Amino acid sequence: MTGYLLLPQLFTATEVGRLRDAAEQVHAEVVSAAESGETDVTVWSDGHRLEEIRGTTIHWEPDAPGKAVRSLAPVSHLHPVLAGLWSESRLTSPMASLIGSAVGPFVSKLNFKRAGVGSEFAWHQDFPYWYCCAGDAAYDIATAIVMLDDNTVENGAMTLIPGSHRDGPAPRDPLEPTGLFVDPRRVDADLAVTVTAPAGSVLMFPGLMVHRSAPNRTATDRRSLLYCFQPAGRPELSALTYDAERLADLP
Ligand SMILES: O=C(O)CCC(=O)C(=O)O
Repeated sequence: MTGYLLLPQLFTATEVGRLRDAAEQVHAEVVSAAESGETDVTVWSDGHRLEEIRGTTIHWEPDAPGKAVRSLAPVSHLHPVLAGLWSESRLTSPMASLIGSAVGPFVSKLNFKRAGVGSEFAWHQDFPYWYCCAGDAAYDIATAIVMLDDNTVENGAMTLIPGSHRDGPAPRDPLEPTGLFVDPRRVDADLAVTVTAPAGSVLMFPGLMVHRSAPNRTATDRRSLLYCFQPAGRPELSALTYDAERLADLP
């Protein structure tokens, strides 16, 4: 079992247009609020800068000339079109099969990977971060990525290691300061698959899937909405606290 599911062009061009408009509206509103208001700033041990405003965290591109947003999370509360995806049966039905129960929200995210400046996501599993917040409940969380633009090798389409979720938490990189990334020396890159697909496609995979994505060095944006689902009735990420000490439980 590869553990991932690609649903090509699940959303129509009209629906993708609506989602892109919502994403860009939210982006503009959040950036303007951050420029004119008080934000809560955090700088991670790897130098990445985060600012909280309007119930979302802006993660800035670490190396872009000028300011560029890498991601916003959570994001679905900022626009009704984005909120509506939580009850979209084309997402919830396959997710319920993947997770094995009725599903509810855990967290939503909007990744921008802007033209020319969108940076790499290094090899990681989503699991360690979620485990620090949710403990063992993190084993039951999975992500649906809604592609708002065509995903190509050149613009940094998702690369994953099929079947890697079956090996559980992967050995983490001892040289990386956050402790959240997989040790790249322990990844068999020969097994990697890069998932290219047109806009409107959806890629689903569990939190234990080892994955990365390359920088976007093309002249066009590669935007994605990430909806992380869990068994219905559990607390969302925003209600939980990050406890880095839990990392000591993991390899
Ligand atoms: O959007 C991407 O390319 C990578 C997303 C990802 O791995 C993440 O947000 O954890």
